[in-house]
Amino acid sequence: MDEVARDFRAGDLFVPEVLIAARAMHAGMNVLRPLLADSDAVSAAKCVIGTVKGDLHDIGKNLVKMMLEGAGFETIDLGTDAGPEAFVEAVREYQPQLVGMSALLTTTMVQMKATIEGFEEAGLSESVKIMAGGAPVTDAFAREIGAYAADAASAVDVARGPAAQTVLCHPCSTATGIILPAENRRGS
Ligand code: B12
Repeated sequence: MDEVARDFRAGDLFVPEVLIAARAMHAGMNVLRPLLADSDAVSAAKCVIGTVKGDLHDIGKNLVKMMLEGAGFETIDLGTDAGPEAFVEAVREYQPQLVGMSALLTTTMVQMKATIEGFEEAGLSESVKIMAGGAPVTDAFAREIGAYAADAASAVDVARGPAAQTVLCHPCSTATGIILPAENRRGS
Protein backbone atom coordinates (compact mmCIF):
# COMPACT_ATOMS: atom_id res chain seq x y z
CA MET A 1 0.00 0.00 0.00
CA ASP A 2 3.01 2.29 0.45
CA GLU A 3 3.75 1.88 -3.22
CA VAL A 4 0.08 2.43 -4.10
CA ALA A 5 0.11 5.64 -2.05
CA ARG A 6 3.23 6.83 -3.86
CA ASP A 7 1.73 6.14 -7.29
CA PHE A 8 -1.60 7.72 -6.28
CA ARG A 9 0.20 10.84 -5.11
CA ALA A 10 2.15 10.97 -8.36
CA GLY A 11 -1.06 10.71 -10.35
CA ASP A 12 -0.11 7.33 -11.85
CA LEU A 13 -2.99 5.56 -10.06
CA PHE A 14 -6.62 6.66 -9.70
CA VAL A 15 -9.30 6.14 -7.04
CA PRO A 16 -10.75 2.86 -8.51
CA GLU A 17 -7.27 1.33 -8.67
CA VAL A 18 -6.54 2.33 -5.09
CA LEU A 19 -9.84 0.77 -4.00
CA ILE A 20 -8.95 -2.49 -5.80
CA ALA A 21 -5.52 -2.53 -4.12
CA ALA A 22 -7.17 -1.88 -0.75
CA ARG A 23 -9.59 -4.76 -1.33
CA ALA A 24 -6.65 -7.08 -2.04
CA MET A 25 -4.90 -5.78 1.07
CA HIS A 26 -8.00 -6.52 3.16
CA ALA A 27 -8.22 -10.08 1.77
CA GLY A 28 -4.58 -10.61 2.74
CA MET A 29 -5.16 -9.09 6.16
CA ASN A 30 -8.05 -11.47 6.81
CA VAL A 31 -5.60 -14.35 6.38
CA LEU A 32 -2.88 -12.71 8.46
CA ARG A 33 -4.96 -11.20 11.27
CA PRO A 34 -5.44 -14.39 13.31
CA LEU A 35 -1.72 -15.16 12.98
CA LEU A 36 -0.76 -11.64 14.02
CA ALA A 37 -3.13 -11.82 16.99
CA ASP A 38 -1.16 -14.84 18.22
CA SER A 39 2.18 -13.10 17.78
CA ASP A 40 3.82 -10.16 19.53
CA ALA A 41 3.16 -7.87 16.57
CA VAL A 42 1.75 -4.48 17.53
CA SER A 43 -0.09 -2.01 15.34
CA ALA A 44 1.67 1.24 14.40
CA ALA A 45 -0.91 3.35 16.23
CA LYS A 46 -4.65 3.85 16.52
CA CYS A 47 -6.69 6.31 14.50
CA VAL A 48 -10.29 7.31 15.12
CA ILE A 49 -11.71 8.40 11.78
CA GLY A 50 -15.08 9.64 10.62
CA THR A 51 -17.07 11.96 8.39
CA VAL A 52 -18.29 14.94 10.38
CA LYS A 53 -21.84 15.73 11.46
CA GLY A 54 -24.34 16.42 8.69
CA ASP A 55 -22.12 14.87 6.02
CA LEU A 56 -22.77 11.49 4.39
CA HIS A 57 -19.82 11.40 1.96
CA ASP A 58 -17.46 8.59 2.88
CA ILE A 59 -15.50 7.53 -0.21
CA GLY A 60 -12.51 9.76 0.58
CA LYS A 61 -12.66 8.93 4.28
CA ASN A 62 -12.67 5.21 3.46
CA LEU A 63 -9.70 5.70 1.17
CA VAL A 64 -7.72 7.40 3.93
CA LYS A 65 -8.73 4.65 6.33
CA MET A 66 -7.52 1.97 3.92
CA MET A 67 -4.22 3.78 3.40
CA LEU A 68 -3.71 3.95 7.14
CA GLU A 69 -4.62 0.28 7.61
CA GLY A 70 -2.24 -0.65 4.80
CA ALA A 71 0.49 1.11 6.76
CA GLY A 72 -0.29 -0.93 9.87
CA PHE A 73 -2.54 1.50 11.73
CA GLU A 74 -5.55 0.24 13.63
CA THR A 75 -8.60 2.29 12.71
CA ILE A 76 -11.82 2.94 14.59
CA ASP A 77 -14.36 4.08 12.01
CA LEU A 78 -17.18 6.30 13.23
CA GLY A 79 -18.83 6.18 9.81
CA THR A 80 -20.63 9.25 8.56
CA ASP A 81 -22.59 12.04 10.25
CA ALA A 82 -20.39 11.76 13.34
CA GLY A 83 -20.92 14.62 15.75
CA PRO A 84 -18.27 16.11 18.06
CA GLU A 85 -19.61 14.05 20.95
CA ALA A 86 -19.05 10.80 18.99
CA PHE A 87 -15.43 11.80 18.28
CA VAL A 88 -14.86 12.83 21.89
CA GLU A 89 -16.37 9.61 23.22
CA ALA A 90 -14.27 7.47 20.84
CA VAL A 91 -11.06 9.26 21.78
CA ARG A 92 -11.86 8.72 25.47
CA GLU A 93 -12.62 5.04 24.89
CA TYR A 94 -9.87 4.03 22.44
CA GLN A 95 -7.16 6.57 23.32
CA PRO A 96 -5.87 6.85 19.76
CA GLN A 97 -2.78 8.78 18.74
CA LEU A 98 -4.61 10.14 15.68
CA VAL A 99 -7.98 11.51 14.69
CA GLY A 100 -9.05 11.88 11.05
CA MET A 101 -12.04 14.02 10.08
CA SER A 102 -13.56 14.21 6.63
CA ALA A 103 -16.00 16.77 5.17
CA LEU A 104 -17.16 17.16 1.57
CA LEU A 105 -19.69 19.94 2.05
CA THR A 106 -18.80 23.55 2.66
CA THR A 107 -21.66 23.58 5.15
CA THR A 108 -20.15 20.77 7.23
CA MET A 109 -16.56 22.04 7.34
CA VAL A 110 -17.51 24.06 10.44
CA GLN A 111 -18.11 20.76 12.22
CA MET A 112 -14.35 20.15 12.12
CA LYS A 113 -13.82 23.22 14.24
CA ALA A 114 -16.71 22.21 16.51
CA THR A 115 -15.12 18.78 16.95
CA ILE A 116 -11.77 20.29 17.85
CA GLU A 117 -13.53 22.53 20.35
CA GLY A 118 -15.14 19.40 21.75
CA PHE A 119 -11.68 17.89 22.27
CA GLU A 120 -10.49 21.08 23.93
CA GLU A 121 -13.46 21.18 26.29
CA ALA A 122 -12.88 17.54 27.18
CA GLY A 123 -9.17 18.19 27.79
CA LEU A 124 -8.21 15.76 25.01
CA SER A 125 -6.78 18.09 22.40
CA GLU A 126 -3.16 17.71 23.45
CA SER A 127 -3.23 13.93 23.37
CA VAL A 128 -4.08 13.42 19.68
CA LYS A 129 -2.77 14.54 16.35
CA ILE A 130 -5.69 15.71 14.22
CA MET A 131 -5.94 15.28 10.47
CA ALA A 132 -8.82 16.71 8.51
CA GLY A 133 -9.54 16.46 4.81
CA GLY A 134 -12.08 16.53 2.04
CA ALA A 135 -12.46 18.37 -1.26
CA PRO A 136 -13.56 21.74 0.21
CA VAL A 137 -10.69 21.80 2.69
CA THR A 138 -8.42 24.15 0.80
CA ASP A 139 -4.97 25.38 1.55
CA ALA A 140 -6.50 28.75 2.45
CA PHE A 141 -8.78 27.10 4.99
CA ALA A 142 -5.81 25.24 6.38
CA ARG A 143 -3.81 28.47 6.65
CA GLU A 144 -6.71 30.24 8.31
CA ILE A 145 -6.63 27.85 11.18
CA GLY A 146 -2.84 27.66 11.20
CA ALA A 147 -2.41 24.25 9.66
CA TYR A 148 -0.94 22.54 6.60
CA ALA A 149 -2.40 20.75 3.59
CA ALA A 150 -2.16 17.03 2.86
CA ASP A 151 -4.07 14.34 0.97
CA ALA A 152 -5.01 10.70 1.54
CA ALA A 153 -1.61 9.41 0.44
CA SER A 154 0.23 11.93 2.58
CA ALA A 155 -1.96 11.10 5.57
CA VAL A 156 0.21 8.05 6.20
CA ASP A 157 3.41 10.13 6.24
CA VAL A 158 1.80 12.57 8.62
CA ALA A 159 0.45 9.81 10.79
CA ARG A 160 3.89 8.24 11.04
CA GLY A 161 5.56 11.53 12.01
CA PRO A 162 6.10 12.65 15.58
CA ALA A 163 3.08 14.04 17.40
CA ALA A 164 3.86 17.71 16.94
CA GLN A 165 5.22 17.42 13.41
CA THR A 166 3.58 19.34 10.60
CA VAL A 167 4.00 18.30 7.01
CA LEU A 168 3.36 20.43 3.97
CA CYS A 169 2.56 17.90 1.27
CA HIS A 170 0.60 19.74 -1.37
CA PRO A 171 1.25 23.46 -1.17
CA CYS A 172 -1.58 25.42 -2.77
CA SER A 173 -3.35 22.27 -3.92
CA THR A 174 -7.09 22.40 -4.59
CA ALA A 175 -7.78 19.63 -2.13
CA THR A 176 -7.64 18.12 0.54
CA GLY A 177 -6.52 17.99 4.11
CA ILE A 178 -5.25 19.78 7.13
CA ILE A 179 -3.07 18.66 9.94
CA LEU A 180 -3.42 20.36 13.25
CA PRO A 181 -0.48 20.03 15.56
CA ALA A 182 -1.39 21.08 19.08
CA GLU A 183 0.58 24.34 18.90
CA ASN A 184 -1.16 25.41 15.69
CA ARG A 185 -4.71 24.96 16.85
CA ARG A 186 -6.92 27.99 17.28
CA GLY A 187 -5.21 29.55 14.23
CA SER A 188 -2.11 30.72 16.06
C1 B12 B 1 -20.25 10.82 -4.53
C2 B12 B 1 -20.93 12.10 -4.12
C3 B12 B 1 -22.09 12.03 -3.36
C4 B12 B 1 -22.68 10.72 -2.85
C5 B12 B 1 -21.87 10.26 -1.62
C6 B12 B 1 -21.69 8.75 -1.57
C7 B12 B 1 -20.68 8.34 -0.55
N1 B12 B 1 -20.89 7.14 -0.01
O1 B12 B 1 -19.73 9.04 -0.22
C8 B12 B 1 -24.16 11.12 -2.52
C9 B12 B 1 -25.03 10.90 -3.72
C10 B12 B 1 -24.78 10.43 -1.30
C11 B12 B 1 -24.00 12.63 -2.32
C12 B12 B 1 -24.92 13.40 -1.62
C13 B12 B 1 -24.85 14.79 -1.56
N2 B12 B 1 -23.96 15.59 -2.17
CO1 B12 B 1 -22.34 14.91 -3.03
N3 B12 B 1 -20.92 14.50 -4.16
C14 B12 B 1 -20.36 13.36 -4.50
C15 B12 B 1 -19.21 13.61 -5.48
C16 B12 B 1 -19.72 13.35 -6.89
C17 B12 B 1 -17.93 12.80 -5.29
C18 B12 B 1 -17.31 12.86 -3.89
C19 B12 B 1 -16.24 11.80 -3.79
O2 B12 B 1 -16.47 10.73 -3.25
N4 B12 B 1 -15.02 12.04 -4.35
C20 B12 B 1 -13.95 11.04 -4.43
C21 B12 B 1 -13.14 11.03 -3.10
C22 B12 B 1 -12.01 10.01 -3.21
O3 B12 B 1 -12.57 12.32 -2.96
P1 B12 B 1 -12.60 13.10 -1.58
O4 B12 B 1 -13.76 12.73 -0.77
O5 B12 B 1 -12.35 14.54 -1.85
O6 B12 B 1 -11.36 12.49 -0.79
C23 B12 B 1 -10.02 12.75 -1.12
C24 B12 B 1 -9.46 13.98 -0.41
O7 B12 B 1 -10.40 15.01 -0.21
C25 B12 B 1 -8.88 13.42 0.87
N5 B12 B 1 -9.69 13.26 2.06
C26 B12 B 1 -11.01 13.07 2.21
N6 B12 B 1 -11.32 12.90 3.49
C27 B12 B 1 -10.16 12.98 4.19
C28 B12 B 1 -9.88 12.87 5.55
C29 B12 B 1 -8.56 13.01 5.99
C30 B12 B 1 -8.28 12.84 7.44
C31 B12 B 1 -7.50 13.29 5.07
C32 B12 B 1 -6.10 13.45 5.53
C33 B12 B 1 -7.77 13.38 3.70
C34 B12 B 1 -9.11 13.22 3.28
O8 B12 B 1 -8.42 12.14 0.49
C35 B12 B 1 -9.22 11.60 -0.57
C36 B12 B 1 -8.27 11.04 -1.60
O9 B12 B 1 -7.29 11.95 -1.96
C37 B12 B 1 -18.93 15.13 -5.23
C38 B12 B 1 -18.41 15.92 -6.44
C39 B12 B 1 -16.93 15.83 -6.59
N7 B12 B 1 -16.49 15.78 -7.80
O10 B12 B 1 -16.18 15.83 -5.61
C40 B12 B 1 -20.30 15.63 -4.78
C41 B12 B 1 -20.40 16.83 -3.86
C42 B12 B 1 -19.38 16.72 -2.74
N8 B12 B 1 -21.75 16.70 -3.30
C43 B12 B 1 -22.35 17.82 -3.15
C44 B12 B 1 -23.66 17.97 -2.64
C45 B12 B 1 -24.24 19.37 -2.66
C46 B12 B 1 -24.38 16.90 -2.13
C47 B12 B 1 -25.80 16.92 -1.55
C48 B12 B 1 -26.10 18.10 -0.62
C49 B12 B 1 -26.78 16.83 -2.73
C50 B12 B 1 -28.23 16.98 -2.35
N9 B12 B 1 -28.80 18.12 -2.72
O11 B12 B 1 -28.79 16.11 -1.73
C51 B12 B 1 -25.87 15.58 -0.79
C52 B12 B 1 -25.40 15.75 0.66
C53 B12 B 1 -25.65 14.54 1.51
C54 B12 B 1 -24.96 14.73 2.82
N10 B12 B 1 -25.71 15.16 3.84
O12 B12 B 1 -23.78 14.51 2.93
C55 B12 B 1 -21.49 19.01 -3.60
C56 B12 B 1 -20.91 19.78 -2.42
C57 B12 B 1 -20.96 21.26 -2.69
C58 B12 B 1 -20.36 22.02 -1.58
N11 B12 B 1 -19.44 22.88 -1.94
O13 B12 B 1 -20.70 21.87 -0.44
C59 B12 B 1 -20.46 18.28 -4.51
C60 B12 B 1 -19.08 18.97 -4.59
C61 B12 B 1 -21.10 18.20 -5.93
C62 B12 B 1 -21.27 19.57 -6.57
N12 B12 B 1 -20.37 19.95 -7.44
O14 B12 B 1 -22.20 20.27 -6.28
N13 B12 B 1 -22.87 13.09 -2.92
